This record gives sequence, structure tokens and C-alpha cells, in this order.
Amino acid sequence: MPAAQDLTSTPSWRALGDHYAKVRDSHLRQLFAQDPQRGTKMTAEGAGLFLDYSKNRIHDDTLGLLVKLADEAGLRGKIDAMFRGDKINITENRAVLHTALRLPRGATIMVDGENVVPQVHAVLDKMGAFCDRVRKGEWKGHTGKRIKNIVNVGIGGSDLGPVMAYEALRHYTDRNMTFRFVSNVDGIDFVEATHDLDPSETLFIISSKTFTTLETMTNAQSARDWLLKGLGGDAKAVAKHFVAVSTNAKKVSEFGIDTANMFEFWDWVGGRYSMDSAIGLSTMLAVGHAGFREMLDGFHTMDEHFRTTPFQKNLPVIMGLLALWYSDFFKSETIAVLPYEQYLKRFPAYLQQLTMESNGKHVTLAGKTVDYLTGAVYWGEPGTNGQHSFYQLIHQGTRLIPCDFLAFNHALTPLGRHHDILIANVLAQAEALAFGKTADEVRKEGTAEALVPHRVFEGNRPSNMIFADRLTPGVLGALVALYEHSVFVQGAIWNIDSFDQWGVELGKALAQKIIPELEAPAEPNLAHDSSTSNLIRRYRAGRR
Ligand code: G6Q
Repeated sequence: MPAAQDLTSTPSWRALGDHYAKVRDSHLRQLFAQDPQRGTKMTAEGAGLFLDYSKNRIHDDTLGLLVKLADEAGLRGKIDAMFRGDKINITENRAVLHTALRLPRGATIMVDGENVVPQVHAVLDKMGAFCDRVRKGEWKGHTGKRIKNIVNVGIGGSDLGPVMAYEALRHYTDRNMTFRFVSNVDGIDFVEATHDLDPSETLFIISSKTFTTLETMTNAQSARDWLLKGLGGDAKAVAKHFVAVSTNAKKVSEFGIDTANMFEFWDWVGGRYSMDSAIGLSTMLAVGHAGFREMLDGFHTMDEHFRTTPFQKNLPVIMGLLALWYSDFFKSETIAVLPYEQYLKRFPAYLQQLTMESNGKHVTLAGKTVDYLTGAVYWGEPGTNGQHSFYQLIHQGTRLIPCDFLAFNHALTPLGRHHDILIANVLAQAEALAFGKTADEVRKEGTAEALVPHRVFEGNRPSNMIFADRLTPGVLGALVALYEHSVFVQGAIWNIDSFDQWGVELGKALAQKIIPELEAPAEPNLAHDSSTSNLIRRYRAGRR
């Protein structure tokens, strides 16, 4: 494997640079016209997902050249190292084993001399037993009432996955239960999430890997106060209305939650890779034990596809390589993820953390500043809403924005012609982006000459189309694993640490310093820059 700083001088990178000079000027109109098989040939399938990548700005040999880069960057060995449990998160000296969370019972993965799979299943069994009791109404609140409301309190990786999964799997949830998610330290988040809930019927899940996160601990304390106020102040109520998901038993017990009601996970599960660990407790409460297992099986099927499929047919590898192709050769800045499935409305927000916290890095594993672009900005909204807002820029703006479209054969609850109309739209968008409309075509429609330039669509805007039969828990698992591994592929080639997140630390530390400066009764001595100090003084004056 080349030293990281040499990535751009490897033969495969140089070959891609030369190749890009040719591909850059090819139009998808031309590429499709030259090869009538392109739309069926440039496809791959795995774990219930079908990927059509034919509308990308690639030639027949592009993927092969990208695979050579992956080979030269040691992708095979890096995949094996991750699945084996090597400590590939080097800045935190941790294994990266979210794939162990979805292994079947009986599998073996050793971390520090211990097989972790039995631990994973012991926690899953404990979660299953707990969820059954709550769902059947056997777990009673302090006053003897059945628990009807679940409030997950967590942030970042301890929130985004649970929120996304709850919304995505809403069709499968117990509609007699209410699920809410509190993450922001802005008190409004808590106030709005609980304003119509009866404390005697409400269970809080305090989800925090470290159990020290400022936002979560602040919200957890407010939850405790809210509950006790609503239930007459008896501290014994906490045991019936709070459970914890954490790696930190000591802090959980200090908060007053019995560790018997703590669901454990491990330091080899990164926050943004944890929705399939005990962090998914709210998901399991919503869809039941069997639904959660089905989701884990979907993850696992994609893991196996990723681990065993040759790169040229490997969905996460293809998607990861294409993302890198656009970032590093076309210098595109962003990737839009556009689900044509309302239940996936939070999927782009979830992906923002997965992709950007993982690959938003500017140094290699060896600490050298990279001389290529790393992680793209991911963003998106569900179709068709985006079509009536930001798609304009994708169609006719000056930036290249590769798109991932997600669509399904079946609506979960069919309603008249809605689904056909929805799917017609996603297909039309991908077609319009790729092929556009020429000036001649516009003229033929009788458009006045002055308007012709405005109505031309250049086309040649690339997209992936990901299709599945319907959004089941298993398909959701496969979809998340697809992106997890696509992120891995990119990070592996860029030779960065996709599993740490030091970039979130500085702001956290500064906030801790500013809190007492805002709250001090006497005017504090401020040693910030003139802008920050002035803003602190203004805030203090405004609060007087
Ligand atoms: C994710 C990050 C981060 C983390 C939150 C919450 O990969 O590490 O988003 O999940 O900061 O952390 P806790 O779970 O420890 O509260």
C-alpha cells in the first residue's frame, strides 16, 4: 500500500487523472447512444437493493481504473482488517466492529482475546425481554399505569439513527404507543416533546455512550425534574420511568438509574454506527423484537455482500468509488440523497452525520495534510418536494451535484395512483438530469428565441438510482449498511481515520468556558477575541 501522502502519485491515481481528461468532455447522451446496453449493463444487485449507475459520467473502463486505485490503496486488506476487529480507528486505538452487532448467534469475532458475539446477543436478548414487557403492558409506571410514551434522550449518534429508523419503520410500529426524540440542548426540544404527555405513562431512554454529553445530561436532568414534578416528587418513580443505554455503568448509576435497567454497548461501536446496537432500543420498542432482528439481518446481508463480492459488482465499493471520482476528479463539492419514499424523510439528515463526521478529515492516518479532497457534503430532502425547490440548481445551475435517488416498487400503504406518479417523477428527474434538452429541441417546441437559452437543459448531470421492492426493516438495514461501507471505501482510499471525530471537540470545550461567563452575577473578565467578548457582553446586557 502506498504511503498516504503518495496517493496522488500512485500509477492508478495518475491513470485516473489522464482518463478524467477524456471523460470530462463526454456527454451522457453520447455515451448512451453509443451503447444501447449501457442501462442494463451498468447495474449491480445485492442484499435486496438494485443499483443502476449507468447515468454516471463514466466510460466502460472507468470503474476498472477506480478499482485499480482501490487495489493499490489496499482496500481488500482494510476491509478484512475491519471485519476481523483490528484496531483500525488508530487515533482512539479502537476496533471498528459495528458489523459484529448484526452477526448471527454463534458467530465469532475476537476483540482483545474475547469473543464479542455472545455479549452482543446477551444485550439483544435483554432488550427483547424488556421490549416485550413494555409492549405487552407488563412494565408498569410508578402509579401502576401502562407505559404508552417513549422519549429517547440523546444526541448525534445517540439520536439521529433512532429518529431516522423510527420514521422509516413507522408503518411497522405499534400505533398505540407514542415515540418522541429529544436531542437539542435548546429547552424547547424537551418542552415540545413532552407538553402533551402524561408522566405516569412515559418512559425515558437516556441514550449516551459516554453518559457525560452536556446536551443529553441537561435534558436527562430536566426529564427527571419533569417526571418527579408530575408524579408528586417520589424519587422511587425514576426506576420505573428511566432506562439507560450506555457504555458507562458508573455514570448511569450516579444519575440514579439502576444498572439492571441499563443496556450496554461497547467502545468498538462508534456513535454514528450505533443504531443497530442498544442505541436502537426505541426502534425495538416501536417495531418489536422480530422487526429489529429483521433489520439486523438486512445489515448483515449487506455486510456479507460487501465482504465477499468482487469490487466490480460490489454495491458499496461502486458507490464509494463513484463518490470519490466526483470529489477528487470533477472536484464536485456535494452529493444529494433524494429518497422517493416519505418514510425516509430523515434519511438524508442521518447520512449527513454518517458521511461527514466520518470523512470530514484533512490529515491521513499518519497525520499528513492531504493534497486531495476528502468527504463530500451530503444533503437532501424527500422527493417530490425537492423538485419544487432546489432541483432547479441541480438541473440548470453551474455546479455539478451527483444525486443518489432511492425508490421502491411498492408503497407500504397504496393510495390510488400516488405511487405510480411518485415513481414516474423519480425516473423523469434522473432522465432529465442526464439527457437534458438541447437548444434545437427547445426551438422545435416553438419557444421564442430570446427564451431559448433559459429553457435549455445541458444535461450530463450524474445520478445513481437505488431501487428495492419495498421499505422493510431488512431493506432499511441493507440501505444503511450500504452507506456505512461506501463511507468506509472512500476513507480507506483517502487513508484517513473515518471513525474518530476530533473536530467536534473544540467548540464543546469553548462552550464549557462560556457558560459561566454568561451566568456569572458579576461582570466577568473576558479574554476572548473582541467579537466573542462583545457578543457575550451584549447577551448579558440583553438578559438584565
Ligand atoms: C458519533 C459521535 C457523536 C456522539 C454524540 C453523543 O459518532 O461520536 O455524534 O454520538 O456526541 O455522544 P454520547 O452517546 O456519548 O452522548
